[in-house]
Formats: sequence, C-alpha cells, structure tokens
Amino acid sequence: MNKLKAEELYYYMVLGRKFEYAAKEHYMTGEISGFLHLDIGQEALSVGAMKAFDHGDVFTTYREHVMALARGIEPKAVMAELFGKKAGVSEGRGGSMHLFDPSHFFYGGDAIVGGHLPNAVGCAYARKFQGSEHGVMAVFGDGATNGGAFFESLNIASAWKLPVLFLCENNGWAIGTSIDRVAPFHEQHKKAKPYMPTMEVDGMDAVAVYDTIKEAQKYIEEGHGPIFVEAYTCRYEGHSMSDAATYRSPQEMEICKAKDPIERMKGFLKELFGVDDDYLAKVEERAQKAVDEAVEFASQSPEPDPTELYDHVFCKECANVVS
Ligand SMILES: Cc1ncc(C[n+]2csc(CCOP(=O)(O)OP(=O)(O)O)c2C)c(N)n1
Ligand SMILES: [Mg+2]
Repeated sequence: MNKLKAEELYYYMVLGRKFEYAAKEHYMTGEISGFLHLDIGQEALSVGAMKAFDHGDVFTTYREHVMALARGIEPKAVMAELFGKKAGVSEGRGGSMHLFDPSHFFYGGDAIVGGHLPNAVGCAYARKFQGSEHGVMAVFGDGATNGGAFFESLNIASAWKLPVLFLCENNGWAIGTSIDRVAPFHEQHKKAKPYMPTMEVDGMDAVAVYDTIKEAQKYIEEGHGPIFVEAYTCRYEGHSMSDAATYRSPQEMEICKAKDPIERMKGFLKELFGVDDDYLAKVEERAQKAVDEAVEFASQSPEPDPTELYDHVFCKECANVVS
C-alpha cells in the first residue's frame, strides 16, 4: 500500500469515528430520532472495504454511516439524513438505517437483517445480464448468517456464478446474543464453504481488509462466481443507542480496545512512512471540521415538505398501479 492510500484510510477512519460521536451526542439531545447504530470500533472494516471496493454496487447493513462516508457520500448529506432533513442523502425519508445514493452505487442500509442479500444477488444478476465488468459487494453482520435469506442468496449466487462479494462483519454479537450461543461455530465463513471460496481477515486492520477486499473483488470480476470474506471485528458500543451492552464483560472490551483500528493505522503510518504527530493532529483537525460543518448544516437545514410524504410510495407511471 502506498502512503497516499494509507493516509486516505486513516483520514476516513478518523472522520468516521468523530462523525459517530457527533451522531451519538445529537441523538441524546433529541435532534436525531429513530434508531441509531454506531460503527465505533469497526472503522477499519468499513473504510478498508469501501475504499478497496472502489467501483461496483454496494449493499450494506443498517450500521452504515461510516461506509457511506468512505464511499464518498458527503458528511453533510449523511448527517442531514440522520437529522431527518430534506437535504439528507435519502431526502430525510430513510434516516440512519437507510442511506441510499444511486450516484455512489450505494443502496443502503437495510433494517431487515439479511434482507439486502437477495437484493445484492439480484443486482449482480442484472449486472451480469448487462455485460458489466463490475460486481456487487454485500456487507452483513454475523447475525444475518443464521437466516434463510443468507443461505438462499449463497445458493443462487453460487449456482449462477454471480459476481457477489459477501462480506461478513463478525463482531461476535447479534444485538445481545453471542454468536457462540446460536451458531455451531464462531467462524461464519464455514457456512459458505460448500458454495464458494472463502477468505478470513483481521477486521481491526484496515490495510489487511483493504488488501483482502481488493483480491476478492478481482476474483468476482474475473467471472469465477461469488466469494465470501469474513472479517473479525469489535463494536465498542451497544447494538444501538437503546442498548447499554451490559451483557459484555470489561475483559472483552479491554481486549477489543487493545486492537483499536485507528491506533493501529497510526502505528502503520509512523513506522512505514515516518509521519509525525503534527501530521496526525492536522488530520484530526480536518476531520473534526468536516463533522462540525456537517452538524451545523444538518441542524440548519429545512424539514421535508409534508406534501411530499407520499412521493416515491407508488410508481405513478407503472402499469397496474392506481395512484
Ligand atoms: C429479519 C429480522 N429479524 C430480526 C431483526 C431484529 N434484529 C435487528 S439487528 C439484529 C441482529 C443482527 O445481527 P448482527 O448484524 O450481527 O448484529 P450487530 O452486530 O449489528 O449487533 C436483529 C436480530 C431484524 N431487524 N430483521
Ligand atoms: Mg454482529
């Protein structure tokens, strides 16, 4: 990895973490409502994967703010969406779980666990049918691997050799249920092995995630069919803002935080490229400024017009639809 790319990964991880702390703060004041799932601790996975998969379509879970930022969606548009404002990336209709931006080939954000996996497979089918050279990445949590939609998606993607990169973020928890209580093994790629090749990566290491996703992307683009990547990671916060995560031990958190992805990337930048503390402080400043501006923009933005409430609900031009 060259210095420029490493610096880019670092910037987006810092931006992502600051963005999430700001979102948390403004949720507590009531300016953000609905659900809010924070990505703090998982930034290496979110940023490394999005920066590596730099073309093609992306479908993600509901914990997707940092992925959206790393895909290139403006912090102002993401924050305004969390605030439910018209200038939000989904015009204030989706909120935190439904950041949707076709111009960035980023289709959310899905509240239904595993519900986006068949959509990703359908999109890959369309891309193959269109003769596109690009593939599709679907990101999902360990909890999604216990659902039927997951197996159905692996099955048809494999049978039809569709260009899908299945990326499992295994943080060991599905809300407050440990994966070890509800799956026969901790490593979820074992479920995919009968269908496709699998890879494992340390999800707390942005460089490793980046390299692994690049390799996996190349594989699907060469027309071999789907591939499955499992990244082991830690979320520092509860599942959502309504989860105090009392089920987790201090020891578990200590082990997680010792692997902090941002600290790790700092070490990488210092050792390999000799960056100094002054540079790192400037990155922090730049990221904080972008977040402050996003919050200011979101809080000052107008609400959506209530007369638009029913727009996009029914397709007025479609046959057999009475509006
Ligand atoms: C089909 C479906 N079943 C159940 C839920 C409730 N639910 C929301 S998140 C979640 C856990 C999903 O697992 P994972 O993605 O690993 O969770 P995380 O790591 O984000 O806590 C569940 C069961 C849902 N949203 N959709
Ligand atoms: Mg999980």
